[in-house]
Amino acid sequence: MVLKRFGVSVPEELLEEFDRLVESRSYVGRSEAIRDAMRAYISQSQWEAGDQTLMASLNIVYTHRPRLMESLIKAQHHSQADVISTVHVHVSQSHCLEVITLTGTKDSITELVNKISGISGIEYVKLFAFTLPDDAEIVHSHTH
Ligand code: NI
Repeated sequence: MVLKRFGVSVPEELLEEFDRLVESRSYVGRSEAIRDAMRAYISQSQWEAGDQTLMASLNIVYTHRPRLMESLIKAQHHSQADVISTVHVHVSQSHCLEVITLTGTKDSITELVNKISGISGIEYVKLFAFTLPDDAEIVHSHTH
């Protein structure tokens, strides 16, 4: 990865506010925070454009009910988005956490999210969607 430098002019107050955030979030420096912000901005724009295949994780919390489980599985089977995996955690006697990883278009992911949100007994739904940079190499394994 080639790093490039560029100069940006911003209002002083904006920079001060940004630097306070950089500090409070324990970033190594301003550059890393700006890179993160740029990735988030690009990802958000691609999400809004809706023409790309995205990856997403959908976190849901719900109370355990037989009908709910059935509806949840049905929604995933009928979805236009591809469900890659689901992780189910028994949080308490009454509550479960499920993390569903997906790929699909914005519309297909949104449709599934809406369907799941509407199931009675679902208490929290939080989606995290992102796109990889164009030059990212898709491989089935990598070393950390
Ligand atoms: Ni459970």
